Amino acid sequence: MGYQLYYAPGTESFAVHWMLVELGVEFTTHPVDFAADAQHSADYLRLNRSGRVPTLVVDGVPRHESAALLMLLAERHPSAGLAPAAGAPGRAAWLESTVYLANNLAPAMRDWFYAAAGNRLAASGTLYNPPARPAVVRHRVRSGRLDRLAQSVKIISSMIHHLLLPFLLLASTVAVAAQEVDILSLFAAAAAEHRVGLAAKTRAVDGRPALAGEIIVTLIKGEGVETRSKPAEAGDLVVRNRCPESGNEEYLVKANRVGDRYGAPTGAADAGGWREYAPKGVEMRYFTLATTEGPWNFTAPWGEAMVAKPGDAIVQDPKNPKDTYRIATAAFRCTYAVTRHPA
Ligand SMILES: N[C@@H](CCC(=O)N[C@@H](CS)C(=O)NCC(=O)O)C(=O)O
Repeated sequence: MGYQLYYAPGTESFAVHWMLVELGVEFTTHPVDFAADAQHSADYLRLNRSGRVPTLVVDGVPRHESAALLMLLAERHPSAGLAPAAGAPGRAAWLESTVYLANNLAPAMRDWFYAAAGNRLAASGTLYNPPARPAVVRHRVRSGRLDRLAQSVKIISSMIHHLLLPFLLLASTVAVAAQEVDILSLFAAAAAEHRVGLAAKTRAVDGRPALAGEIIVTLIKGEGVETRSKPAEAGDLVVRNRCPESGNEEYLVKANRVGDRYGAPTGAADAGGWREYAPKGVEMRYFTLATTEGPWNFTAPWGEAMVAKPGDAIVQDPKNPKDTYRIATAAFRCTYAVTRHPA
């Protein structure tokens, strides 16, 4: 069963909404109509006694608190690499900044926003989230002393509330998570620890000639964008894995690599110009990242920015060790066959 998100536009629920989209997981949305005070209806209060959004139904149980929901989602979908694993470097900073944003920045922004909204809504007889506004803010709104300031900050505060806060909350899960590593020294360290084995890509793929200048975005199911290629040149091949579990992702193979890796097509072109290619099964050295390793940013040898996440395979061409890059967990499982396990 997918997640169910109860949300209202332009509120904290946006951060959770965005993360569900980012994760590529199944979910349904249920708008809560603030204009009709639906957040205080008996039905909604059964889901969330505080009468606020977001509420996320997880395995049939309604859960609350946007920061907790972001952390919960990051932990339930570790392959997305949105949180450093328990014990991993960066974990403490991730917890600290997420809780800081939830405890300090979010309430301050809410008060600021509601003070502005309060002026508008008090005039119409609707008090917006009165218990959430501290006495000092209520007093200022009532006495009108904040009126001018509130009006002047109204637009900017609502922009911050609508856009910046969800962005910061989600960004903290992403940005703190990734540190820059040198993929070659990472591989050398794994080899020194006897963690390197051999594997060959065996599963047939689909390929079509790349159009000059086209950019191929590699999208991994449950993870989002893995890489964006440089503009393709004549002779490059767009390759599509046959792996529904990783989203039948597409990537660009440079013309000078096509011959070693795939050779000539083995099937006729379909309506979209795709033809079957059988990988040549070139043996690659590989090791697998442990659950406490990553996510790490690195630059692939062909210049694309990549993220190595816990559970991923890092593969290296023994004949050209500079050719070291990351294969997402599901894609490695689906497309590679291990020919020698690490010693
Ligand atoms: N700490 C909660 C705060 C949620 C919250 O205050 N949500 C506001 C929208 S940003 C709300 O639902 N207000 C309902 C109301 O004011 O009646 C969280 O992060 O989920």
